[in-house]
Amino acid sequence: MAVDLLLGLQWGDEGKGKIVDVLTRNYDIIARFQGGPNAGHTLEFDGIKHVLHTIPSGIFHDNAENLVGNGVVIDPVIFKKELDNLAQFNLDLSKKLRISRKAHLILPTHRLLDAASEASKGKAKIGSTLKGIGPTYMDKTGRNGIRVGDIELENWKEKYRALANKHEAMIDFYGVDLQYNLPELEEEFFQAVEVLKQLPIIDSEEYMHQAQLKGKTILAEGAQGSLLDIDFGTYPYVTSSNTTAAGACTGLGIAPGKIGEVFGIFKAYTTRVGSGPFPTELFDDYGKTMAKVGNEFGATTGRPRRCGWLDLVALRYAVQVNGVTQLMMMKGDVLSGFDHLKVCTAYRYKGEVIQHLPYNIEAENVEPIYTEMAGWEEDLTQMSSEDQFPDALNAYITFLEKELQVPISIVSVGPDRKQTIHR
Ligand code: 2SA
Ligand code: MG
Repeated sequence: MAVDLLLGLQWGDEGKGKIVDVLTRNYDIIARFQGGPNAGHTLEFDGIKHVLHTIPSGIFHDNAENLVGNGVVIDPVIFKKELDNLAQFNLDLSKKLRISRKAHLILPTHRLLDAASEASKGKAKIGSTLKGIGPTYMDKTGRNGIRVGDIELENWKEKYRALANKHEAMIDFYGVDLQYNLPELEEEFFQAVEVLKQLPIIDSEEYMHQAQLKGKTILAEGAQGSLLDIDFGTYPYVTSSNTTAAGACTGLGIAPGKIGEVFGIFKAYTTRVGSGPFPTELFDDYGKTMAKVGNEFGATTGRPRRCGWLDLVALRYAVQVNGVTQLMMMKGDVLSGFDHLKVCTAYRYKGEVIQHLPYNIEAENVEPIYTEMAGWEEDLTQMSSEDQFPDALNAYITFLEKELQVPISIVSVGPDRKQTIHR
């Protein structure tokens, strides 16, 4: 059985949590393959809003098993809080949740290092969620990390101590004023590690292999978005993992030839949280309306998100890098009432008109070229089928499909599971 992928195609917050939740009924296993508690996947149903950070979005479905794969970085403290929030739903986590032995742990000092690194950068800061993601992946690739499998070993605290001591010296090296009480943070951390130990810790690549042999259906759930990919994103204003399709292979142990559908999620406009270039960013009332109507605040940090028109140059690039087979357009309802819409179809770059994403997309290098389109007045949130769509929305969808050469199979018209229109 092929493994399907679900990926964000912009700078994150495209609405992946909602779509995984809608799609999970078709899958036996939902697996996270990269990122960590920097992610905030929002699910809304039965009038309640749930935000998940590390736990896959299939957790609320009766029959789905959820895997936190080897490519993920886990903060036991945040993980424990997520589990505490789930306690009220009486889910049988021993059956529904599995954790890879090879996933790396975020230590309290990783979070401190993240804060020290950002503070030392001043205005050039990345705009990190400060969850310790960068320093943890640095230790992973530097071959110094601590993995979930280590906590099952007798002497793991010695390894912990050595690494934490090194981190403390590194924090000093940054020379920024950072107040912290490490023994207190460690007490919380070690308690949370004990909770983590009680969950099913597994050799996840073997589990994935067996699941495929048994013909189980598997959906790999991405976090953040393609433009935050460590290789293909707007470096250095990116996260520290591969958020694109290839990341699912390394983050779960799936062979490239076993990838099936690649679902690409995008918002009908663009948002970005954190620093970094954003060619179609709006600073006017249109942008403010998107932020307000779309409730554009970070699900993990609460930070306001920057908003702008849809950027097809960037989106086309993401479709190509990921090999997207189906598109899903989110938050079209937010654009109701705009007197016109704009879509960026090319950039003016060094005096030329280009349609691919160049090395530098800072404002001084790139000027977006827009196609203007008609807006629509109608409220989409109560619509239940495509026949009810206003003509201008249909024209918008058709235009995007033509530009991107991939069908848009789902149009979401609101946060609830029910507000999902299949085409
Ligand atoms: P990090 O935390 O070191 O990986 O941050 C590096 C950059 O990646 C961005 N980033 C994100 N962008 C959008 N959504 C993310 N998740 C949360 C959410 C964010 C939040 O779902 O809303 O609540 O603020 C996410 N995680 C990382 C980040 O802004 C940096 O630009
Ligand atoms: Mg999010």
